[in-house]
Amino acid sequence: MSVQETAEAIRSMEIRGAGRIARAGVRALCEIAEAHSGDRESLLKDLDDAKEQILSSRPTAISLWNGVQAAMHGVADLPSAESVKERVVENSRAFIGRSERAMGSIGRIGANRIRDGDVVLTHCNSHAALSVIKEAHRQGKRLEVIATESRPWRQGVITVNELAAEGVPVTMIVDSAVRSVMRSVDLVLVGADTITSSGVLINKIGTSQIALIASEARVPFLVCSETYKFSPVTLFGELVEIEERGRAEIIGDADVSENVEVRNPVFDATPPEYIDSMVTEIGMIPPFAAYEVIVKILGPDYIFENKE
Ligand code: RI2
Repeated sequence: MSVQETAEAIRSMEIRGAGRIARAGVRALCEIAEAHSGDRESLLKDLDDAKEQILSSRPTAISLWNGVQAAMHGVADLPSAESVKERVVENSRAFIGRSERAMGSIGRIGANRIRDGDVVLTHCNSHAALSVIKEAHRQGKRLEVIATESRPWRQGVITVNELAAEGVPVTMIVDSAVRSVMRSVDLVLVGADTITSSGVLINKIGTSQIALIASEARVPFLVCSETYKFSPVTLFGELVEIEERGRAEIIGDADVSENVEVRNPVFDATPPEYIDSMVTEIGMIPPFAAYEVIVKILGPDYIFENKE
């Protein structure tokens, strides 16, 4: 896939999920470097253009920004086209490898929180959350899943089919049925698009309502997230841009007057008070530890590059 094709596939949600879009963006940069035969300046320019195209494809998930930062880390100071190529390829492979391994670690760590006989509610389609559910199932724990449809894109359909294929008993509900079923739920597991330095979770629209309902019912609410979903730019006061998509995604073929305004915000913000814990590849951490993850795990390279 060319960079344009990758950016378009992310924009149109053919490639979706915060982790997957990050890996796809990084892969596109890696391929530019591998295929390049020009001099250092033209390679740097091509990489820079590609970076801009990838970053402009979807605005909310910080995983994309962190992935691009990781792929380009230390590249600007290198003396030759060959050294730039080598570094981008090495960085990209390291990021993609870490990201894939993180999924396994999150699965194993999160599965420890699932008890035999638990009913787990999940929202949208998060590969990190599904990794936990699938791992618990593989360990032989009996569990049932309730999955929301997740309007308007209905990513819940992907979730229920994926779980059914693994043999996990799964029930699909419309998003507005969450409060009605919460009394039979033992644990909520969701993914993350971005986690701010103050521990606010940005995830699929409807997540914050589910967190409120879980809190009211005293049901633990866990966020499954690789550390590259934590946002260094929020340390410097940047607000997370919530993507708004077109009205057609909501209306479909319904006969809605042109005089009606239709809003389609894709993500919402859940405050840390409603989050019991975050399942990351470095362990279960409280949402209030987000600052430390950004400073100590992502490290100064991400922070200082942005600060300038
Ligand atoms: P993983 C998705 O966004 C959902 O909001 C999901 O919770 C989040 O990405 C994380 O997904 P979208 O791309 O990285 O469907 O865990 O808008 O797969």
